[in-house]
Amino acid sequence: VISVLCGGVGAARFLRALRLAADPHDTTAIINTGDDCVLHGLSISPDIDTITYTLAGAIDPDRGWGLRDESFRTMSSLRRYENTRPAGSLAGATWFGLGDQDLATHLYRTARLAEGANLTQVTAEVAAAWDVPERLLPMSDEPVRTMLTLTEAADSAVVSFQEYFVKLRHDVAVGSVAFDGAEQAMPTADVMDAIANAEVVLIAPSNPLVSLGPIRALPGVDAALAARRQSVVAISPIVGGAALKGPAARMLTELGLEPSVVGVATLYAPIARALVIDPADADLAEAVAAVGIEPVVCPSIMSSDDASRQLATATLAAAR
Ligand code: FO1
Repeated sequence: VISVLCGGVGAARFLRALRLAADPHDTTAIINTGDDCVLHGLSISPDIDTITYTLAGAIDPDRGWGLRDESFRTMSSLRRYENTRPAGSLAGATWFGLGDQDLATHLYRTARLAEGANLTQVTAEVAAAWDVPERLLPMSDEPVRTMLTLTEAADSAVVSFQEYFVKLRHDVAVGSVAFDGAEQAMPTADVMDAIANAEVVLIAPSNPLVSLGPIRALPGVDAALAARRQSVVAISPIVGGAALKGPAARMLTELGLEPSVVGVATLYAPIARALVIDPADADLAEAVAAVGIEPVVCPSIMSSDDASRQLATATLAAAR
């Protein structure tokens, strides 16, 4: 079994690339739920859904999230109420774009959780409904919420991940990141089994702070990874000092780390033996090695099937 620690879009793309080098029935994705939120009374798990839809071939290719051929009639219908709701009410919020077809997933998940199912069970049911062969595991069945303290706002406001990422379009500086609930929550038994007993563990090209951070913050996860560090390999989400998607590079700077593969190397050195970096960063290979993780230079931009296959193959080879 190949276990992959995953966030959202970058991880979803890597899981698809992995299909070109390994049997998807042998792949287990351990997925961040720190981005999860409740809106309109619905339980929403964006990274789980991004991965499910991507592996189902149903993702919207331009957005990288949500479904292709989507409509947003429900959201536009909510605007009527958003405009007249009482001050302080969050009802009818339209800042988070929930498509009409996407809503079906949140309606199903919310109803199943209300019946007493846990997130692991519901995630498996949704994956089966979309004929996804990979095993998809939420990192925990208990709530963990990534919260960001902003520096710009005088009162250093604390906002949820989606408020930061979508409502504020992540163009505000971050002072600190916290994972509310991570101390009380437990990684599921399936997750700990997938980390301990996998042939190799791969860390997908996701944001090391807000996508991998919540998974690592769960009790026992970092120790379990460090215990088998020799067969753990990470892929840098930063290429040439910039994130391929999202605010990873800027967040590294804001949190006092280098916005480069060296900053990523510093975060992963305790739990991974090697870090895959793009040739654009080959000049930093020595600096990466100096922080205690082996650099593996391989094109990391999954712009074609050949590039994807090469990245997946090189990553697996480095882990074995
Ligand atoms: N990202 C956005 O930038 N804008 C949105 O309106 C938005 C809606 C949305 C709805 C469902 C879903 O599963 C994901 C959605 N995302 C949206 C992406 C979401 O913010 C993810 O957490 C990020 O892609 C980070 O993984």
